[in-house]
Amino acid sequence: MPVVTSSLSNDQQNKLLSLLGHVRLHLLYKASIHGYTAAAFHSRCDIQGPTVIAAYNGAGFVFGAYTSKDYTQSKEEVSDKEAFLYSISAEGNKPLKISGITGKCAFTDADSGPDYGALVFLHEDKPAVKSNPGTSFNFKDTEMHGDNLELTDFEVYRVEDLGDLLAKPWRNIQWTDEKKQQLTKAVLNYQPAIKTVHQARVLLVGPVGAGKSSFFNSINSAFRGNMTSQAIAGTAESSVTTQFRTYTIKAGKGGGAVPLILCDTMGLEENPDAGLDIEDLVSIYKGHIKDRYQFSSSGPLLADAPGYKKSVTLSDKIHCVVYVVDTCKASILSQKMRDKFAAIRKKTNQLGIPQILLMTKVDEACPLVGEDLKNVYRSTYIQKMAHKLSDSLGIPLNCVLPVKNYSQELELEQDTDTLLLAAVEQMLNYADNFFENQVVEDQGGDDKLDLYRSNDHLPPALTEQRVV
Ligand SMILES: Nc1nc2c(ncn2[C@@H]2O[C@H](COP(=O)(O)OP(=O)(O)OP(=O)(O)O)[C@@H](O)[C@H]2O)c(=O)[nH]1
Ligand SMILES: [Mg+2]
Repeated sequence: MPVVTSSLSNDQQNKLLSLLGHVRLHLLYKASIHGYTAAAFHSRCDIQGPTVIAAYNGAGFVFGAYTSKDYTQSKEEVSDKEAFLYSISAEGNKPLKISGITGKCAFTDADSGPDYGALVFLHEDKPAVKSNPGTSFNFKDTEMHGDNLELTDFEVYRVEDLGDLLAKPWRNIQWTDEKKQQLTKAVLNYQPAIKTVHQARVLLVGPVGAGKSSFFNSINSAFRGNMTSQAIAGTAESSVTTQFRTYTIKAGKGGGAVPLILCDTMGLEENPDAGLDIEDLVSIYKGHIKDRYQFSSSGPLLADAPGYKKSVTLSDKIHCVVYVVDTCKASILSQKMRDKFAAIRKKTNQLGIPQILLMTKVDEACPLVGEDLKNVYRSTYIQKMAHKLSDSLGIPLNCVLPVKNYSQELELEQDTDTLLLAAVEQMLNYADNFFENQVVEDQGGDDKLDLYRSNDHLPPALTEQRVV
């Protein structure tokens, strides 16, 4: 299936948005790709909440209908005071917006193409519109579509309300240079709770294109002091990253290693046989997979294969798992992907590895955050997506961290660094939780005392014992 992209020009999109308010458009259906049939339209657009149609004709018009109601094929007439028809002409004038005739229904919720009375789209399952001004909506044919009823394309977008800014942020973070320096220092001075381990090993797992490799590049850049792109990042249908990579990070050019190893994996895919394999993931958790292992589509790495690292220590294991999810796709995470996450979470819980959910691309998801990253905890949209992801993936809200990765910038930004470093600090705290659990489980008696760097991590009874 070809990549489905919007045919709206920037100017047309801005004009459409000016009619809709503070919203984001998500393309659900494009007839030139999915078919000019009512069935194709309903399979993608039913029960999607508020939607807007964009019909294109050879006269250069983009026109359509907005409704705040669902399409459900109920065969009922649907009233919707918020519904309107609109037209954006090629001449570049102000867009035309037509509200419904008082007392008339907005559309008939039939199993045909969308039927707004005055405009019936996909008429008779063809790239065509039937125009009947005066039925529910009134307009001049010449102004609506230039009397050209043949469609060159037909799209439907879900209209996602971005809400406003909260008066009070739902999480507090100081956006000062002092805070950034404090976080940098905290990360650089971090020492794993266990003496034999020198770096926390954090694994990035998530769907294709979520921003896993970009997160490593961003953290690497923040510590190096300039933009880096060591891990290949980009957009493709299947994962750009095909190897397991373990990255160490240097504090400045020629500087010492940061006590953190970020591990990058191939992306997850919906299909059970595609993308990162759960058995490979478990081998990674346990430290059996070496850096640069090339993931194979023919199956997981077996224990007797040459690349399998048999002898492992606590340093080789994964100490914290970070699920990386694109915030723009949070509302359309499919059931198959949620099931995949549930299976992964089950395995991760069994191994007692702490987990964090990283919401990337907050700058793309909410324009208010795109304008100013300091709005990240004030955007109602980001807050809504954080709750949604927390609920659908079963991760407590306090483990959900929104971030913006570097993607197009050439220079580092203080706010971007601060948010990224705050996420890393949290990852290190969680890795320590793993160490505490491991020792208590793995070791017995006095052996525990020698494993800790300090007695901060010991249960009270043992602390007393050591002091004596
Ligand atoms: N605007 C914006 N773009 C981002 C962000 N994070 C990643 N991107 C872009 O998203 C695309 C995919 O990012 P990658 O880091 O390659 O994603 P990945 O999860 O490693 O993908 P695979 O290796 O294919 O599984 C790239 O074009 C990045 O530039 C972000 O926070 N904001
Ligand atoms: Mg990648």
